[in-house]
Amino acid sequence: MIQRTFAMIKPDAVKAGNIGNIINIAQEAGLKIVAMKMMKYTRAQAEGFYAVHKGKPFFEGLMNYITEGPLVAIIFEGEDAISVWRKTMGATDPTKAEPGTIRALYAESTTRNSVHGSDAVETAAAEIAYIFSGLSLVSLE
Ligand code: 3AN
Repeated sequence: MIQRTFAMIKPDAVKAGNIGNIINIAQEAGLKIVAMKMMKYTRAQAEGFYAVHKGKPFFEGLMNYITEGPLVAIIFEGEDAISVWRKTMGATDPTKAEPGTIRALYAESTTRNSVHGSDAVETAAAEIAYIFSGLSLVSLE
């Protein structure tokens, strides 16, 4: 099934100069870019995005990290885009990520793990709507 997923190239990866490398890996996995923008979260915006993690022990660290600098927000489209992008990213904990995955290559730690990807159809739709207006999506037809 052709799906869309929401992705972020997070502040550590932007700072390290890995935007191009990560987009290249995504494109080699067959993912097409439908929308893309550079942005920087305010604390309130980041809390909204990661609302499901509020109260968890790593939440404050996650907030500090995700607001520390610019990131790239992307909508990818492709066959099974949600699972394809998650496989391309690798496990949340980079020490458990498969060799060759983005997190195995670039992530610094479980918090500073370079990329985000939606985990289900519903979260993809919600995350896309949270970050992008319908007007910024390009039709690939
Ligand atoms: P993923 O990004 O692999 O979908 P989630 O959604 O469970 O992982 O977590 C969102 C973000 O919260 C992670 N990308 C990571 O930055 C941070 N995070 C999740 N679990 C932990 C943890 N156990 N320790 C530290 N940071 C975490």
